[in-house]
Amino acid sequence: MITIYNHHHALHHGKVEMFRGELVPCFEIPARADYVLQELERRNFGPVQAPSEFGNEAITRVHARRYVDFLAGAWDEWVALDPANAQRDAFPSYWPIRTFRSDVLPASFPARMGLFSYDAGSPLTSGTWQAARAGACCALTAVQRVNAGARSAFALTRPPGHHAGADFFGGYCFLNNAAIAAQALRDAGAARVAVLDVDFHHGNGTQAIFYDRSDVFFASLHGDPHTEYPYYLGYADEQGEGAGLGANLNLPLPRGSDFARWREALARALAAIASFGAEALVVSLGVDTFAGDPISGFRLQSADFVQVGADLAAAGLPTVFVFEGGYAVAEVGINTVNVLEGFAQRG
Ligand code: OKP
Ligand code: ZN
Repeated sequence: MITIYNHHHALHHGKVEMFRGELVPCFEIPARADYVLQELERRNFGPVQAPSEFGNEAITRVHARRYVDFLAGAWDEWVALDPANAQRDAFPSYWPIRTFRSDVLPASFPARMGLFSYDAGSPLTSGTWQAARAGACCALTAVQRVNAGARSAFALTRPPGHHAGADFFGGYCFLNNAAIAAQALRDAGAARVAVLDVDFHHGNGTQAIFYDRSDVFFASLHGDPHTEYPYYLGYADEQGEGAGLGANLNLPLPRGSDFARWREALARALAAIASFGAEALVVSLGVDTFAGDPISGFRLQSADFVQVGADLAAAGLPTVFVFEGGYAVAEVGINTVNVLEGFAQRG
């Protein structure tokens, strides 16, 4: 399998995130991608290629232009508030929740930062825009490889993407790489595309982007939002709206779920994708379902990820893998490459 990787991911390097009133070291760190790359190379898994360059057009197919403009200039605006800000990560402090307007665009940078975000756990740093943009280019290049006839391709990117909506960041995510990939597959001619999100956390951004559409099916297996981040989306009764009714499937599972239980849900998601009639598949590949993950609550073992890959391959669809979460840094490479190897082995 071809991997598309670029070292610019490391330009996004948050120092701290807000957690229960404290600033704690970031979980989403450059070493995550480095470990995956190392493991790909150690197993001689396949070619690792640099992404092609794309303009912002493919990004604004799923993200609002004013949000993209905000992200591109955010770091400079943050530093302009106070030169000392160059030494600290940018965080929002104000959010326009219910009864506020979200159609306004305040001149104040902190006000706009809150308008375009939904949590205080996602630091924005000097290189966030460049890293996120390069990550989207990885996803788009992976789509190109699949369109050129490859059975699958892996976009090894960070920061992750599935929590980012059309016009907001959060959950360590800024640009929704999986959604950008799905839209690019549509634009290249696939009539129906499915996004399957196997990260521990619900892909609220991806769901929201495609919620009213009948051409992109979204299925997610994740920790029950009653107790797990992102809390306010990911419930089983969310089935899509308007033309998209029936094209959204959430399979929340209780904290502590093991692989047997998780795999049953995977089978349900894959059956739904098959009856939808998808012509291509995008997998939001988070491996924070691993038992040793420091911020998640499922109990998959490293060997289980090989079976995950084989189950995904059985769907028989051209597949773009997009890297998402996984914070047990020492095992993130093994677990990720296990999925890819399980997929590749099942011919
Ligand atoms: C991103 B992805 C931990 C708090 C958790 C956000 C989790 C985002 C996960 N200190 N906050 O889905 O892996
Ligand atoms: Zn996650």
